[in-house]
Amino acid sequence: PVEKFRKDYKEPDYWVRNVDLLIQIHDGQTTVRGKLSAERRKGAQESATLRLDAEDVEVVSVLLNGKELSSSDYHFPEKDVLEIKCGLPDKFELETVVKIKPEDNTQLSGLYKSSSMYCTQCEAEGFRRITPMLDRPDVMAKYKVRIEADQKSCPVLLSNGNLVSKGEMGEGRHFAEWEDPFPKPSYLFAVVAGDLGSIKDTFTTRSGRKVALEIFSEHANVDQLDWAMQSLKDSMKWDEERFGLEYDLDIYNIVAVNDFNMGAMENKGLNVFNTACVLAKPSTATDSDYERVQGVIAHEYFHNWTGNRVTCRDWFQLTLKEGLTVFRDQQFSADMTSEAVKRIEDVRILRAAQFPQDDSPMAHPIRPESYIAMDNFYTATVYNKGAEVIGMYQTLLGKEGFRKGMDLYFKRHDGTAVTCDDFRAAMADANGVDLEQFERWYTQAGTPTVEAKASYSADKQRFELVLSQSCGPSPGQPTKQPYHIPVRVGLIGKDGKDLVPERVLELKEASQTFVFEGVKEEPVVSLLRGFSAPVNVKLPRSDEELAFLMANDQDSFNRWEAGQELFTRSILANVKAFQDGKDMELPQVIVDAAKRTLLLEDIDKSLQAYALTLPSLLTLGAKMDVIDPDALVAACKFVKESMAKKLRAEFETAYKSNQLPSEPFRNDADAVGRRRIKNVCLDYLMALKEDKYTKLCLDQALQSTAMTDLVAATSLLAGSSDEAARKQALENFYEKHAKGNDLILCKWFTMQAMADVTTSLSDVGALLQHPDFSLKNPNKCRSVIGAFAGNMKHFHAADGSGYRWLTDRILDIDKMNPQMSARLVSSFSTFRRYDQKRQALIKAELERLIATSGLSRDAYEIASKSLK
Ligand code: B3K
Ligand code: ZN
Repeated sequence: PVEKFRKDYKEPDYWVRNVDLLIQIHDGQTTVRGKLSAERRKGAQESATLRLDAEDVEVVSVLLNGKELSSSDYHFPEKDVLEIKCGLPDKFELETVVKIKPEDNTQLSGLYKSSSMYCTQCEAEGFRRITPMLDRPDVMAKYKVRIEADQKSCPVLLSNGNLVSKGEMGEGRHFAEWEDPFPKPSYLFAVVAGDLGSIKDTFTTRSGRKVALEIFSEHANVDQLDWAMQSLKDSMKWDEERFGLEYDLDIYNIVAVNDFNMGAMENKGLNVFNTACVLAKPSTATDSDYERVQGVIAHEYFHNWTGNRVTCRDWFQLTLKEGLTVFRDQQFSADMTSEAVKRIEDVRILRAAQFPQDDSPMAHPIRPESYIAMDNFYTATVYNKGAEVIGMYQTLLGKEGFRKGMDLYFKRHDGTAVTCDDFRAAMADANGVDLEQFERWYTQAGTPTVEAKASYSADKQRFELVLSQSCGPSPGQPTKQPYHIPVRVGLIGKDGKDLVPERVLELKEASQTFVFEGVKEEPVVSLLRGFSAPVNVKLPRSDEELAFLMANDQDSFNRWEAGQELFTRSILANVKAFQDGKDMELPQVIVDAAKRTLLLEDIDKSLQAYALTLPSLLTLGAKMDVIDPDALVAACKFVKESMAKKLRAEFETAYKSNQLPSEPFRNDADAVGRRRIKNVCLDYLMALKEDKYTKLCLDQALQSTAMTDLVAATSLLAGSSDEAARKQALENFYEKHAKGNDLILCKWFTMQAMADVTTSLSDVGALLQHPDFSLKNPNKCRSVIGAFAGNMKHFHAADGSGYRWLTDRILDIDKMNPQMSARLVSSFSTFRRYDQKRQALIKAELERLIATSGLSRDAYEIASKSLK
């Protein structure tokens, strides 16, 4: 497989200005006629040949300016390239006729069939699977599309932009013609054809234009689209208010499809969504489902400006649109719910998914330097760390300064394809600041560590903070230059109030001293408030100081953070005790701090819940020199159980007092918070393994009407050693809720694949044989196979059985869907973080993958890079 490098970027020899498509869908075979109006780039060699990307298409004919070329005028010099060999004028029309088979397209890239509908996914390089094209984001063209299909099976025919004409053609066939007035890269092209239901609404932009909104799904799911519509309207309004950005077409369509590799896709005027990110109604969706739908709807909508109007010059710049758009959807969700809660959730994801990646052989800068399969770089690093990097601009420049930078970015670059450097320049120029050094966030991989040393002089009322930074080696980067790190700091007095105004310190050197004057007493320092940079912090503190911060810091993020640090310490100490065969113990300060939190009356219930939730196993693992799955799981269980023993009454009271009446269903912040804290309490109580609580949990599993409560209770029972209760809960969930609903079936699969019971591995094996399972559906694959790869104890079984099982599944899936199989391979990427024995076992599996003939380049890239 060939590797592409960022440094090799060159403009294409030809630009395509217009694309005119005729897509004739027939059962079993689709014909695509693609007409490209192209011109030679000024400065390109006259002899330059036209090399079009073309993958898995059967070329029937090629025409130049209307004249059919003889087959000696074009050829396939390498795989997936169609080269026109004859001389070309400065401007010309090139037409190709190709045949494709959407029904056989199991990769879900290009045009494919999902259940009864046809749909497309073109990002990153799927358009070339529909018609030959210069399939790269810097080639922006205007698109016209005519779709023809069977009227009965495909009454709905959609594409980007505006519907300009439709009609019947006889013999049961009909057509629709769509035209998109905005030039766009091919990856934003989309087509949908099928028998769909929909809901409609309108949105009036602030300049008074009325936009027709429509969300489509299979007929049976039309009752689950209202929340998505509300979220869309909220997003449209928010982007006008916060960034002055208005929608630009008269139509905005969204389509829900069952089989989709990712969450959703921001195609111009025609978003295509994984059903999991759009469908929601009270009886089927959990609170997190509602939040996800709201966030993803917003994300795809926000792409219309950050991604579509201003797009990426090349795929190395992916974070230009993804980091920025994730940041925008995070800010939106924070405004819609709670800033503090949202920040905690985002940092939890970053630490569980991105920090481990940044510390693995797959570590890459948010702007990668090379790739074999671009689809492998839609990563937590590019997305979530990318969003943190955008957030740092806002922290450094302030909200207003950030807005100025955004305004200048659009003013300069609207309608063009640009780079991350262009974005950084807009931020710098709009604010008259130097962001030269800030580029290192784009060039260096790895999570930096900031170490702090504090000293106080009572005489001088002066507080000094020495901050130093370091960052360990990453692949190809043995040493790192210092980053430009915004560190938000508060100094807290004994009464819990800030002694001086909060400051954002700009750490730019390897080590720097910051002085605070007029500090009347020795403060407790609150460092990196709001998690102002994606770094690890080192600062020696006592447990008591952490407990003080947990109770007093005015920054709600750092109150949570202090509690997490306390938990982490205790769990890691118990890991050590477990390994040494000593007794584990839980320090009283933690119990006291948890008790205080539990008894707080007027606290946001979600914050209360998160304050009592232990750090995830992956986050904890990242803090260990060598990850010991058994000891880690045992230590967490011990901490939970000991806490529950000491605070049993408080947990019971909080569980009861946060019950909600089943009618009417509410999903406002208070209701969500109550369910959240209630289920955290249930989790602790279940750690006691007492019949009384199993009964309580079973009652909730059998009787709740809110999906959040059903899933919480049933998941706990799925990991219970009480076989009868476990069986009853799982059967009930299947029969009463999951049967016949794919998304709920996925929840049912996941809770079993994640469970810690002795039969875990044989259970997941059996799930693959379940009549409701399908290896072809990405959601189902993720819910069983992906979930099991996250089962710390059983995936990492010491005999390697979990690893072997995953490799076998990867090989099965790789033949159908390389994007999916490559994702699963990345579960092996952190293997060097485990003990020697497990390392050897995983290494053998990675080698087995690489040695498999016919392995996709996607899977090959992750497997081979993981071994480096
Ligand atoms: N841009 C798409 C992701 C496309 C995935 C390509 N394999 C979704 C998003 O980030 O909005
Ligand atoms: Zn995106």
